[in-house]
Amino acid sequence: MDSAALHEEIDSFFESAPPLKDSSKVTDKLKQFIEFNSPSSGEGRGRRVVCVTSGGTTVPLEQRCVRYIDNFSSGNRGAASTEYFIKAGYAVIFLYRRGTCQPYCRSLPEDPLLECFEIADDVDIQVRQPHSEAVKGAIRDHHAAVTGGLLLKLPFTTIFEYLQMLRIIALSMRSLGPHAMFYLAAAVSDFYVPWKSMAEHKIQSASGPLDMRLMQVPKMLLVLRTEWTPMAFCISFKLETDSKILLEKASTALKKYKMHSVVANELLTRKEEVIVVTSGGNILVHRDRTRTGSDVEDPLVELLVDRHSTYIKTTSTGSLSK
Ligand code: 9Z3
Repeated sequence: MDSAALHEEIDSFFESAPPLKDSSKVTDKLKQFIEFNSPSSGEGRGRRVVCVTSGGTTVPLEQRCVRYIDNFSSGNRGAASTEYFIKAGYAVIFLYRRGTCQPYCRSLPEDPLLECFEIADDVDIQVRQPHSEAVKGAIRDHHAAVTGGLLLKLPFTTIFEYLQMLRIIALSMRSLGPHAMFYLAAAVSDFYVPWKSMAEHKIQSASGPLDMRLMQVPKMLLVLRTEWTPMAFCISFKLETDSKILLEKASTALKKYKMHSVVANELLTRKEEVIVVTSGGNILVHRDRTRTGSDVEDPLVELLVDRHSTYIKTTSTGSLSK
């Protein structure tokens, strides 16, 4: 597809998408967060800022949505990576699917409110002993990240919300130059029903089998990379279930969308290992199997932070073309 056709598709996607609720609130929050962490801020923080996307996008089938198509992602990768980026000194914009895994909550049980707390003497609420350390740690670390201006959480549900928010974030991060990074772990729908051709009301089963044509979601990675934030360090993810096609698809994405790296992962082994595909070769990253509770995001984020440092150095000395 040529560039004019891609731009036309992207414009038509945004023009026909239902307008984002609270978009001016989102823009204001981002402005404050980025100013606070920006190298030129009077407060002199000068932190790098990463946008971590997490969880799957939904595709509504009805405008008053009763049914939708979903993309698999628990949000664990994004939540864990956010914690490691903050530990490495980054400020994180966490663009996540409502209801998916949250930073600092990974070690809590599935229903933390009911499982971690109990009523004492019929009056006070207290933490149940086995969960006491995990709850304290989660509250302490989350509070420190949010009040310290290191974590901004922005939720989405649909593909329309996700892409509109990603664009607002990217445009806001532009001023950070090479200090900005994108870590696109969200599982993004490939197909969607355009808002204008979508049924308004619940589709009726009495009308017989459902025959529906889905359009392709325009690929925004190249415009993100080359137009929205041309100096940012960009990492995308490639998920496949068939290992035979994974690396080829990842290296195609690397070239086609001009990514700095593509993290290739297979659904079944994604928690054990990933392969970071770069123009200089592929790097296998796996979790430290000698440690219980270790995760693959720890060495993965360490590697990417390191490469981001090199990128910043080389772009500031002008020896790397964007
Ligand atoms: C990933 O590959 C993520 O690593 C996972 C993480 C979704 C597998 P979990 O959230 O899993 O920890 O359960 N994300 C896929 C990203 C994606 O959809 N990429 C698009 C593509 O492959 C390009 S942006 O076409």
